[in-house]
Amino acid sequence: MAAKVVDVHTHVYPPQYVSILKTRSKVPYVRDTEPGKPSRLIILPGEDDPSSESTAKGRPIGSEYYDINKKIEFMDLHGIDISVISLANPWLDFLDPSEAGSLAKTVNDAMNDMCHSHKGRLFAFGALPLSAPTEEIVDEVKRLAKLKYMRGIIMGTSGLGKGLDDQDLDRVYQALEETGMTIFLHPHYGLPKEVFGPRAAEYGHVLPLALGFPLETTISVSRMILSGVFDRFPNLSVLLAHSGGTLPFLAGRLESCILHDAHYSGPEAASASRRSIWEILKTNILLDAVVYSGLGIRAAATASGADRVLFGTDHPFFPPLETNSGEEEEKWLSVTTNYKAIQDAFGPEKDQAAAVLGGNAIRLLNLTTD
Ligand code: 5CU
Repeated sequence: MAAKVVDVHTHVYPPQYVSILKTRSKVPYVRDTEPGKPSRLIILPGEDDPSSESTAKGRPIGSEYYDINKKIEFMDLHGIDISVISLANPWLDFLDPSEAGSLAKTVNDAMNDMCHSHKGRLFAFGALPLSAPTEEIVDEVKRLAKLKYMRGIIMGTSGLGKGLDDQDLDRVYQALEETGMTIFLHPHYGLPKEVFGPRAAEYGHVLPLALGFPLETTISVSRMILSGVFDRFPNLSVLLAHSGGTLPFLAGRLESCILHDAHYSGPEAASASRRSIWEILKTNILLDAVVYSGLGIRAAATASGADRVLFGTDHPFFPPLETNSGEEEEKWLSVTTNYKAIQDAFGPEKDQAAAVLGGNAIRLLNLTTD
């Protein structure tokens, strides 16, 4: 029997969520442009800045963003057996605290139902009502853990508003650790736009997505490490988007800076039992394989182990720019590049490639239904 292919980085906006975006006029929102043209999805901070001449205002949003049957078609086209779907950014971060809890339930139940309607092919990461009181967030973690298809939660880097090194998140981390729910840590906020310079608009979304996103993730998980999250919660499991940003490459420098900084005073700093970044990478961190090069995958596998790297696509983002006019649908370049990256990374090590393509996800996320 052929080994299964599992996509752990694949998003959906359930129709209930799109309806909310349609009622909004501030980012995030969906707006109709010209008649006959697809609506546009405006989600990134500053993306609708009226002072910018950029052509980069949002992206067209078609049914591939919210129709789960389109996800299945995409999976079939690309040889993907199982997908672990997650709400795309900016999740529930922007909601008023009074509505976040109930909308989290609505959206998470919708995701779980989608999985049920394609049994065996779909699992999910839920979303947390992070603007709600902590009690409600913890309750939602516990509720999600009981839903049949939920295997963790997706969240951004803002946490309760102060980042992921905020001690007020400890109760949430505790609930996630106790229930064995994996955190899928995904960027959204990027870097301050000033770092991209005055010509940034000429470059479309390239700098924020190629560099802003991965650096945001790198900084966020580094703050978790520095503040001792993984010392307090040694069984917490965190799947980092985009192969950990630049963490595999910079882990040595980060560890060395800790060892050479007389002023580093994180909670566990003085403790001889502080867990090193290398240990955390190999026990707490999972890395997706959404990095588009064999070099990147090799770095990820070297840092965390080939048994902790997991294939992903980022669907429905990064569709081909041009679609062919023929009848047959073409495979997406963003997906074929990631398949090839895995092949390039492992060459004759076929078992490792198969593990990254699916075996690791099935084992680590327990992707069975009974
Ligand atoms: O193209 C984009 O803006 C994105 C995004 O917002 N989120 C994501 O996961 N991938 C691409």
